[in-house]
Amino acid sequence: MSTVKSSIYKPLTESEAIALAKRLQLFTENSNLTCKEIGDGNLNLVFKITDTDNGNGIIIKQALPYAKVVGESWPLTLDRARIEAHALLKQSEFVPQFVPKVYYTDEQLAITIMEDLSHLQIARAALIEGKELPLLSTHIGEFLAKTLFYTSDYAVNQHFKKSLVKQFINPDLCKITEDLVFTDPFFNHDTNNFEQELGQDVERIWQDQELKLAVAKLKQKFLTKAEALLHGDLHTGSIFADENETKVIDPEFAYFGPIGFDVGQVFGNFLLNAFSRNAENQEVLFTHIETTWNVFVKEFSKAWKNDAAEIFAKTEGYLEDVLSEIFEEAVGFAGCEIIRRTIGLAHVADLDTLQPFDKKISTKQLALSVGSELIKNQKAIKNPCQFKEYVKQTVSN
Ligand code: SR1
Ligand code: MG
Repeated sequence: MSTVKSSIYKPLTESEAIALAKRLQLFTENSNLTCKEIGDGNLNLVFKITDTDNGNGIIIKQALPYAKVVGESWPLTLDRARIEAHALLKQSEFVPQFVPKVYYTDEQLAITIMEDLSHLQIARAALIEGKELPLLSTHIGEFLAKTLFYTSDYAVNQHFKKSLVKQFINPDLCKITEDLVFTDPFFNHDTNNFEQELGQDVERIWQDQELKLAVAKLKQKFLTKAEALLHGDLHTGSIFADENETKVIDPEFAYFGPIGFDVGQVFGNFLLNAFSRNAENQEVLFTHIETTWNVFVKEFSKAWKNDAAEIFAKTEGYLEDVLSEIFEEAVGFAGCEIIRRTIGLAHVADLDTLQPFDKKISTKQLALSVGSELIKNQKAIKNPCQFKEYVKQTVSN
């Protein structure tokens, strides 16, 4: 991985962040501002600046030249700030209601300044608290359908599409996904991180040739299928929400890849939360999966019928084939996401905070079984109803 350090790049301090906001006239010279670095993700600095007189705020997000989760030994390109800002702007062309407003970007400083969304809560945290977020999946289904359809060859002129592909070439961040999602968890690799009590379950995964063959094919799709501009890291930690509103943040992993990858990450993260609940409280997550897919199909089909540029779009059966391939891939990608979040480098709080310890281990064992079954049975699982049946069947075995 390459590290590009610009000559003027330097990580901001909290007081420098305030000075920058004033210099850019995002507040008046006399505003009383506070600033706090609140970044709790794996990669970046996030400064929240608030005007103490009226509560108005902004977010300054700055990429670090390394992965914060590991440290300076893992250099990481600053170009991801450019990718993120451009992805937010592109998505806002289709779904401005579901992304934060961007106020300013600086590629040299690797900075994006955007709307403060702290009136909302990170969806993962809200779901862990048991909140239902009734509109979350309706909004995410529409976000997926519109951002993915309108950046694909189904919708845009092939010449323009290739200029977009070029703009969003994102090799370093893709390499993270290629390694952490599609490779390391399936081999004895030192980035893996799991409790020793899972040793036998993990060994079973490493020995499962049918599983590894299916993962190899999914990885190949991620590497080569430049279908649409993906968010690229659409887990529930990349979504702010409440009962009425949903905002998708953090598209620094954006690149042109298979549509099913974004859909599958959403499915996978809803399932990870479902595993953490008692059976009677899981239904809402299966409903979120079903609604995400149904709204995706409705909005994608509407966009296809109204706005497709592809001459074959009206050919009987083509849209249905595209949708069933997206679903099949999403099932497999969901399985990969579940396995990597259970035994790979970057975990999720849904599983890691489970108590007591025995419950955490048995839930993770279940997650590994479900993840493996989804990957191996992608072709047999044709809709959200069968998806739910497979999960329930695996859980009860
Ligand atoms: C080193 S980055 C680890 C993970 O955090 C991000 O959110 C992505 O999911 C990535 O795989
Ligand atoms: Mg992120």
